[in-house]
Amino acid sequence: GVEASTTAAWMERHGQMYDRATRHPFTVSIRDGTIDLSAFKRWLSQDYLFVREFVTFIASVLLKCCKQEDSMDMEIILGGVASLSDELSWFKNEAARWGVDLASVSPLKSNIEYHRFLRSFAEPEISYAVAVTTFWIIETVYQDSFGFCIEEGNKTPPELLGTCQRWGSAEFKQYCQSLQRIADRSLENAPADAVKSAEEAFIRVLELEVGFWEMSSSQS
Ligand code: HMH
Repeated sequence: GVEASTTAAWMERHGQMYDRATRHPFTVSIRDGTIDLSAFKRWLSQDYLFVREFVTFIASVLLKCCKQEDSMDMEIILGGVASLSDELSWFKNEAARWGVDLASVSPLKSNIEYHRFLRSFAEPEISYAVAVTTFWIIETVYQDSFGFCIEEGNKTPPELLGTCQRWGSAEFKQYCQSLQRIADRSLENAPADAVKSAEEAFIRVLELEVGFWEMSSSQS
C-alpha cells in the first residue's frame, strides 16, 4: 500500500501545532485585510534579522550535505543560499518603502531564541538528516502561511501582496517540496535516534514560529 512519508506523518500527528504556526492570527489578519501596519513593520524588521541568521544556518546544512558520501542534494541547498542574497536585498527595499530603518533594529526575545536554536546546528554532532528536516519545516511554515494569504477569497491589502508572493508562490512551493523529498529520503536512511531528534526539531520549529508571529503581533 501507499505509506505516508515520515514528514507527512508528522504534519498529521502534530497537526494542531502545525495549524497554530501556519494559520496564526498575524498572517490570517494579512489575508483578512485587518492587519495592523505597525505589526507588519515590526515583522519586517525582525525577519530581516532572522534571515541574516538563516544564511549561516543554511551554510551549516550545506556543509553537512557536502560531508555526506552522496551529496546529490547540494544544488537544491545551494539554490537556497543563493536566493537569500536576493531576499536580503528585497528586505532592504521593502524596509525603505515602509520607512523602516533596519540599521537601528535589535532582535526581540523570540527572535533571539530562534537565533540560538539556528546556531546550535553548527555543531558537527548534529546530523544532516536532522538539519535538512529542520530546514524544510522552517521554509514550509512560511510557504503555507503566506500561500494562504494569496489563495482564493483573500482580502490581502495590495501593498502586502509582494510579501505574500515571495513565500506563497508556486515556485517557492516547489522548492519546499524538493526539500521535503530530501528530508524524507535522509530520514529513511537515518538511525532511530536521529529520526527522533528530527521530530523534536520539527516540533521546536513550530513553537518558535508561533513565538515569532506573536512577537510581531504585539508590542513587547
Ligand atoms: C521566522 N521563518 C521565519 N522567517 C523566515 N524568513 C522563514 C521562516 C522562511 O524563510
